[in-house]
Amino acid sequence: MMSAFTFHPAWFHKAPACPPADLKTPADTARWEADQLYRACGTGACVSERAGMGDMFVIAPEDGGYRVTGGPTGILYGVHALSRALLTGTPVPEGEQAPRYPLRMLNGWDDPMGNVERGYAGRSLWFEGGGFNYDPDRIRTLGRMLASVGINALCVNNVNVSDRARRLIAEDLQDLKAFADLLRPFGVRLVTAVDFAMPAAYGLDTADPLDERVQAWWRDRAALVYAAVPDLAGFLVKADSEHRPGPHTYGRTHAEGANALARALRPFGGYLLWRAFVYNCKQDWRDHTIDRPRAAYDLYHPLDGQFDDNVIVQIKNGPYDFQVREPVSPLFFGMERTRMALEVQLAQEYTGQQIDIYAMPPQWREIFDQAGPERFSAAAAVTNLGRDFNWTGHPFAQLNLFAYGLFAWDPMSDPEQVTRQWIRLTWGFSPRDEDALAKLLLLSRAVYEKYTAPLGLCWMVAPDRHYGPSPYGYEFQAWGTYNRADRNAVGIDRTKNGTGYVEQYPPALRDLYASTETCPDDLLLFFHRLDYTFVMRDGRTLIQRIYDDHFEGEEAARSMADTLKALPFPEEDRKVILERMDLQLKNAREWRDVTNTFFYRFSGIGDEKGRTIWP
Ligand code: GCW
Repeated sequence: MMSAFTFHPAWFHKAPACPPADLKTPADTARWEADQLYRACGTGACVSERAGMGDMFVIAPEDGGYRVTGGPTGILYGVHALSRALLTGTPVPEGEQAPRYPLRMLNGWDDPMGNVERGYAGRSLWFEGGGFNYDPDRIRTLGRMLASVGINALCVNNVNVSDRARRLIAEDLQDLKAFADLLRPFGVRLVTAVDFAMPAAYGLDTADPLDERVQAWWRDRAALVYAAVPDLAGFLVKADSEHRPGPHTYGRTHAEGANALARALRPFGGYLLWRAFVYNCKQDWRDHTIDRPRAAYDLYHPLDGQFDDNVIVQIKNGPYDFQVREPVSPLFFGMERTRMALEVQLAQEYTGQQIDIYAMPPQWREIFDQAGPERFSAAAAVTNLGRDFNWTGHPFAQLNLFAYGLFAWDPMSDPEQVTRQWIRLTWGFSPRDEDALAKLLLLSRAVYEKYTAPLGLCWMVAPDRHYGPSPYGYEFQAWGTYNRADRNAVGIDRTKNGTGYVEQYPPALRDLYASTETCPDDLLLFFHRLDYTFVMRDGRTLIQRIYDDHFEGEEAARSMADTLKALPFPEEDRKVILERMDLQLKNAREWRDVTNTFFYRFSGIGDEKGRTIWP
């Protein structure tokens, strides 16, 4: 098989072919991609546009090649689906193909100054020095990457909207327009994160959503923005969260706040994406009556049915914050009359920071299996992109971006198949090497989980930076992030005898989690406070399980390093991969020893197997 990274759109990081500047529409791009495909493997693809099909497409054999029929963007996705199949030797999709979600979005946490919040791949690809500042060829190539996996919306700025970023829909609107024009031929529409209090900084003395002057302000602003960017997908808002302003400042509900903005966007067909990441970040750790995971459901469930239909409430996958292991958010089951987006995080904030290997597809499949994909109207992912030569810092982090697009198109995708496709498109290894790498990637999350925080405990991580162990680092902070370990027990009782969090789930999940008999092991300490001597279903004590996981996790990381050394990566990749693997080994060892010692010091119980736990 031919080495794919010499020409395939994205899933190589050497010299991706940059699409020419004269492509105007997704249909132009589809024809150009068909030409690329022909050059690459000699298979012809003709495209026919059909009105009304939107993102949908059909691929049919024709004259020794293929015909791709679809809507204006559908033909572009169709040509990419065809090339993915041909280049990886997987079956060409048959029948009409349609994405599960109309909005398949990336959220950049990029600031106009050029930094990326929780960015691990260098500085922003499109901002620097206070505003847009980019290499147009690189952005076109980015457009090509995104289109190749069906991603069709990009929020350009951080949900923590800086004063400077407010200018994107004011003084800097023409720059936003130019950026939108650049990505339009790839079917990528822009979103901007807006500051809820912006009217109060631009002419008014309030941002009260029920004040008519404020409503008129948003209407006028939307009209200006849509005159420049007619296909803007919408606004994204983080309100009343982590010190951001919001409707609560004015005594209004989140439905009142969201609807005021949504009504301004409605005439232009825009969505208002409203984040549900709202909790008390000024908690007193002494106060056991507040339980952070409850927060989103407690706030939003009573508002179900009050949101306008162009509001999409965007909910993080778990009730905390992108930890390695959390149950799915109970809010997914508590908003039957509200449109929802699932938000995941490709940026590996708590999951290894693009140093430690962490492939996400197995985790997403778990989330979709538990929540049911039909609940959502859209998918959103915090990007892992930056100016690094390989886009994502670690070459393996590209898998998460690639796979996210495919899961947003089809949430029931098979993690293994997606992972293998990516490996083939990127390196085109022999079947034996592909097996080894696929196995390593598919297990990488389990390995990371073992050497970090045990059994769903979360937050035993270095404060602020969020890399490396600190078992009590978040224990006396205001963020609602406690494990309450003492000499007998660890964890928080979230059953009805405790904080009652588990009662937010529908009966089947509630009953599953509420009993230590049925609660999955990997979530035991999320839902229960247990003695170290608690006997688990497999007969081990809790403390022994903690020790075993940490020793096994570190050992597995070492064996990953051996596997990687034996694989034939091109030199440039090999260097980055092995350097980062070394850092991962140090991290794994540190987590193992710090965590084991922490629990040993509290419990006074040694390891049954006599391995070293530092006193
Ligand atoms: O976990 C927190 C991150 C913040 C982030 C916030 C959010 C953008 O540490 O950096 O801010 O989540 O999702 O809003």
